[in-house]
Amino acid sequence: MNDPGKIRNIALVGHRGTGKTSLFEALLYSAGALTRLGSVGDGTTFSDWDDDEKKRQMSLSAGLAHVDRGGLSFNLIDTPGDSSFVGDAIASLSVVETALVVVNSVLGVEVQTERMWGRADELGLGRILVCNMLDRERADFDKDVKSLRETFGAQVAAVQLPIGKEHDLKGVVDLLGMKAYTYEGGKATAGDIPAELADEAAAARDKLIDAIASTNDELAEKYLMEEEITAAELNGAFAAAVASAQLFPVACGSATAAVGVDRLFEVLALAPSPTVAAPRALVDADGNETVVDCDPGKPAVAFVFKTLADPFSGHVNVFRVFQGTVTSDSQISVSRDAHKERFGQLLKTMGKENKPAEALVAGDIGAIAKLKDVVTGDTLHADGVSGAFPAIAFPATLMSFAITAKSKGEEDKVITALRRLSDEDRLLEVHHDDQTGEMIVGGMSQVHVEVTVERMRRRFGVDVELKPPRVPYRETIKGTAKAEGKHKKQTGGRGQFADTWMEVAPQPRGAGFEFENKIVGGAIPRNFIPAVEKGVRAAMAEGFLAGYPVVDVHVKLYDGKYHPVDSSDMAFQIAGSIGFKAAAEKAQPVLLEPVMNVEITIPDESVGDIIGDLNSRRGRVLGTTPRGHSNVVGAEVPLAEMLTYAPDLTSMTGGRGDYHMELLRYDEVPAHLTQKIVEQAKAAKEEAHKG
Ligand SMILES: Nc1nc2c(ncn2[C@@H]2O[C@H](COP(=O)(O)OP(=O)(O)O)[C@@H](O)[C@H]2O)c(=O)[nH]1
Ligand SMILES: [Mg+2]
Repeated sequence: MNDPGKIRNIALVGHRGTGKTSLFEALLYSAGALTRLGSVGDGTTFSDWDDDEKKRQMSLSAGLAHVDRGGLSFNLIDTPGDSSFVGDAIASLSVVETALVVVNSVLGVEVQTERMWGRADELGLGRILVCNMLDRERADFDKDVKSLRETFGAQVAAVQLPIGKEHDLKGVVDLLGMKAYTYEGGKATAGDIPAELADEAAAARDKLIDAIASTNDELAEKYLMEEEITAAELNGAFAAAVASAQLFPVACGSATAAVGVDRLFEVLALAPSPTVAAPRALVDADGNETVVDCDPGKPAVAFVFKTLADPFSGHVNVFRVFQGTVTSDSQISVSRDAHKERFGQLLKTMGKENKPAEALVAGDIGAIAKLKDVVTGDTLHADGVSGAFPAIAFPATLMSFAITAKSKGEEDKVITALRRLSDEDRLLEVHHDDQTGEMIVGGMSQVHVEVTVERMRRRFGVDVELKPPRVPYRETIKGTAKAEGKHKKQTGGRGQFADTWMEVAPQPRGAGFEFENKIVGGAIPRNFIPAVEKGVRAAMAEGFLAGYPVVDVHVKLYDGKYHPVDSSDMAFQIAGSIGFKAAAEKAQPVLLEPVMNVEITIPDESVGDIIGDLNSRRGRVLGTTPRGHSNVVGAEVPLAEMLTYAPDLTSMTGGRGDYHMELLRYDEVPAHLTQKIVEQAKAAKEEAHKG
């Protein structure tokens, strides 16, 4: 495809289990790209081809496909909905013009769907909604549209209506063309709108045109004057309203019953092309912005949004071209550090396969293997371009686990595998704990880290042991105190001398660290002040209660002494560290713990058990609201009590529960628990020093 105006980049997003992968499958099948319709239950879908995905019947990473249909070139991306694996979904949104928001018609809008909507909104993306699973019992399209309007605003309007309900779902009415489509074995037959639906369809069409007209004066006037509006005019105005995010049309159907899928394609054909998308800008080191231009003739600019770690062939980077044309065998700069890379064969990704491509124009999506040092989030560009796209904001990891090699001597292999996998999965954070000497893997949940361990085994052939999860506690102070930090050593030759006096005081939660220099009269010469601050920061990183980083402290350096010969940066750093620890210990130190906002979706009969259980986890239940034939319990619970919630929820609900959590704030740990955490930290440190 070399006409950007004919490209449609679409990411399927939404809560886990809304049917994105099934719909992706059905779309590809309907476009003739697949010869058989796979299913999630059988592990035969095109998108969830990875063994881990098949085993869990859940998407863990984005699946890409491109299909040509009706003269347009579609790049479709199936994204994971589960909050532990949402990295690829977030990254995918930054390279498409349209989010296809998939909703479970029975449950309505779920929490992760709202999160993705928020991301799409920030990026100014077009949004098309589809109510899937209308073949299921208690699915109710009318109710869905009402609740979608309540959640996402009055620009939400149905563009289709279902024909038949639940098991009798037969087809859909297209409100733009005012035709009925009924399905038999996935094949559509066009016809007139059934008489019993005529009034409903006319009313829904009025609503749709109202919504479009409110964005388009020309159409509004024709509509008011009751002049005839041609199909082309209506489609054009519809497309413009979707592109400017002023209309969020709702389509409907069933992915697995293959109802409405080809009609959904007709709606997607009206989605914005890269040429009419919200502008995107490169930002250079001085903060200057350059808006990229979706013109194949300009210097090339591309953005890497996905990386696959392959133990044999190295990385595969998946990218979107935003300007110019990228060709095989070209040279390109990586804006992170301005190094150059030579492109080999360009590829178009099709599920787990790659097909060669000669060139990719602005607006298109493709892949490239064997680059030396390119990771997700990198901007690639030809000469004559400067700046980079802003970094993608991924959520912070929620819990961490220490990982050790099962067999001695495999430590290096573990590190290599973890580094590679964290290139692929941006929600994975890997670091070395200097205090205990362990490799620490931070992730979103226990399941997230378990999947990582399985990938290490399967792809990299290393077996590891996973220690129990850890909570990212923090330390702070509640009081104000002063202390001296003095470092003096006299061992023949030149000695070491530094003396500091500082006051520590608490800062409001989240305000961070502040260092104030109040030295007057040169008690400590200016050039040593940064060394004192460095020492304080080093002490803060180590913590003083249980080894967790110290936050939200104000440090005022107000006095000290120096020696003209023996003082040095190093001496003042050490003195700064000593002084900070001494002062902090006297200033009512406390531990802080992450408190999570938790939403648990469960059937009626489990509500009592779940609430009782939350109370025993130091949780504060905020309320229960019905959703479909389930209930959503909202609560604030310390993360320490939620580390292994998944299996507990499964056993309490017979596998019918689901939950989602995210960081809300840091709260003080109750005193009786603090004692335990401090002792455990001490024991771990001693253990590490022994081993
Ligand atoms: N009855 C029915 N089941 C569906 C439909 N779409 C998906 N499913 C089932 O719902 C489950 C979750 O689907 P999946 O495509 O994995 O959802 P995803 O997590 O959004 O990708 C699977 O068991 C599907 O077979 C639908 O339209 N109707
Ligand atoms: Mg999926």
